Amino acid sequence: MSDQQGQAATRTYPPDPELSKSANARPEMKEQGLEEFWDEQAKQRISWFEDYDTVLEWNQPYAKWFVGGTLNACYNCVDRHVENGKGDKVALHAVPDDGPDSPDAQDITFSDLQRRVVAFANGLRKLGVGKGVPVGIYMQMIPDAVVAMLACARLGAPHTVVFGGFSGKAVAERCNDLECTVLVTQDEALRGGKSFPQKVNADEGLDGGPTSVEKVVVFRRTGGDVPMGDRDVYADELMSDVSDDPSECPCEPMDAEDLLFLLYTSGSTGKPKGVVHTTGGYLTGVTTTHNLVFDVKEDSVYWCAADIGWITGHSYIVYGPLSNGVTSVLYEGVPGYPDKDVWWKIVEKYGVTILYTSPTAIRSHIKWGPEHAQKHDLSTIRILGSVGEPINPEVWEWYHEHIGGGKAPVMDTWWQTETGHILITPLPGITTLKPGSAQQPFPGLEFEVRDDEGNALGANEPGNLVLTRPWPGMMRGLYKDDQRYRETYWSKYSDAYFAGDGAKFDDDGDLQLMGRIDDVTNVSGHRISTFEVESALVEHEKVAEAAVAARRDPDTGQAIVAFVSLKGGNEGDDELKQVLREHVAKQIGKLARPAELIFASDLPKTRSGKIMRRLLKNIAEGEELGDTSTLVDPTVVEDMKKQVGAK
Ligand code: 6R9
Repeated sequence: MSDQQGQAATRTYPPDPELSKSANARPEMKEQGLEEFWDEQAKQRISWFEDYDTVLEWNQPYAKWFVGGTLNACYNCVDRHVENGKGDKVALHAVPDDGPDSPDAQDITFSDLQRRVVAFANGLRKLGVGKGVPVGIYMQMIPDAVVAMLACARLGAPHTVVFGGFSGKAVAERCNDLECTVLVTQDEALRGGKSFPQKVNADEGLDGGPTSVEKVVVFRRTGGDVPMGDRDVYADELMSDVSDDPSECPCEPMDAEDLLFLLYTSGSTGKPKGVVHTTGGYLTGVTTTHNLVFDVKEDSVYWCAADIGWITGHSYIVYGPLSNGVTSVLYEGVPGYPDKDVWWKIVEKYGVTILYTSPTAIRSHIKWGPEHAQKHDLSTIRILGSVGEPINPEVWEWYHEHIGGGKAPVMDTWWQTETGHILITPLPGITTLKPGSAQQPFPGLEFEVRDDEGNALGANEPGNLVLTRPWPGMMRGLYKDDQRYRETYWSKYSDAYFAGDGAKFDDDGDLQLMGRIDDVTNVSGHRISTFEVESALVEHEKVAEAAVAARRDPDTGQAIVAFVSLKGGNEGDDELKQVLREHVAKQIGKLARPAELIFASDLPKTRSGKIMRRLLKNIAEGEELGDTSTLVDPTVVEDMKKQVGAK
């Protein structure tokens, strides 16, 4: 928790009266009861094959929503729009890595999407994929990744998407855990002009030990020459003899509580947690929040600049916007390539009306200066969104002014992989905005800030954020680990969901989020557990012990600092630093590569043998150390401090 976080600005922004008149969200929604609100939303927004008979069965810590109902997520995202005469509407403006002027840019209509999904679903069926057969997806931001997810949903096959920048080892671990027999990937990926060996990485992971994966389906992105073995098949070859007629591959009716997907996320200890999401509640939650928070209209052009490998991509690139039948931008690239104004070129070219991104991305744009945005007409933008980490008030103000033309309201949305959809957010046309604060619970919800003993805290008293009611998109547990689910989220307080975030109310009852309170770091809005990085480091033959802390970083929010002691009391040098940083990148992914690595003769330990993490954090931040008298050897920290100072 940093001092900068949790500081809201004093200036506030009342809603524009024009927007209030036409906004999808209505103030009365806040007055509705939990079940009444969600019942109304589920009936209005979702096409059910069979109606549900019970809105909610709450048996803490497990919820069942829309019990007895059947539906299909792909039908809601694709087929129903085609049936409703919107087949020619663009679903995805797919912008490749080299930007919107690239000859590879594609405008994919809902009908095109339907044909592509049906063809791929039929291809997957040839490999034995069907209802309940899990599929791994290891791809980057290309339309085929969306196609693959929807094809799985169409068949009732749960997917697990592994972030495309993760290592092959991470892919294999996740696929094996869920017992996927099929993995879908792409030959190579393009990001910021560089190619990334997706298929080769996947192979490395799968060949690293026994695996459940029997077939690897490879979409061609670059057409590069990649090794293909007995296990492998190109997606186009798999689909060469299949039908793309939707009647030849109907959407499988799924029970509201059937598994839609699993997404692995970092926990504070142990292996990644397989967060379970089911169909009816999740789809209702993402469709409703997407519609109300971003005030989606029939002619909206929406762009969420996240990655499909994270929950934000699942909920607000794929399922929410497509279920709402909105036109979206799908961008393969990174901010700043091929030019620093590429984002704003995209906004101008497609007339983007809603932009949803992270504080980290906004901070990059701030660093490059507002002149890149000023070169383009951004006047179409009506609503802005932020997600992934606390947004500093200055960053909020810059976003509002330079991207939103001083008009577009910024929705600071708080939620988690586990929550499935947005839970804390202002609402356009209703909330008076306060930069630096996510402010209010979404209709139907309630939260509290509590101290460690369980007492509810009042204004300006920082504590733990808890949620006291269930919501439709909440996780249905951790895959095959009921005990860990209960311990992580439901044991700190007997009657509430413990989110793992610090928070406080201000004098107006608005909520400010203050960052994680566990050992999960947040680098560029991505959760990385210190434990995972430590485990990767100690796997290296030269490392005796490792501990990881986070420090504030002006660009990435937080940055990882690793403290390492070497075997045999050896001293490290710059070369080994690089080797170890790369080792972590290879084991987990580049995001987890420590920004700084510090060698130490020993790690600072208490006499009971516990690493003093508070101290490491102080050292990483360059702060005063306070009391070090409980350490076995206080000199080790002096040594570390010098190295931080020397950077
Ligand atoms: C959606 C997503 C969840 C963690 C969460 C919190 C942080 C997300 C935030 C925010 C402050 C916001 N977080 N949104 N903190 N303000 N608007 O990011 O999911 O990857 O699971 O991360 O991200 O710490 O607990 P996930």
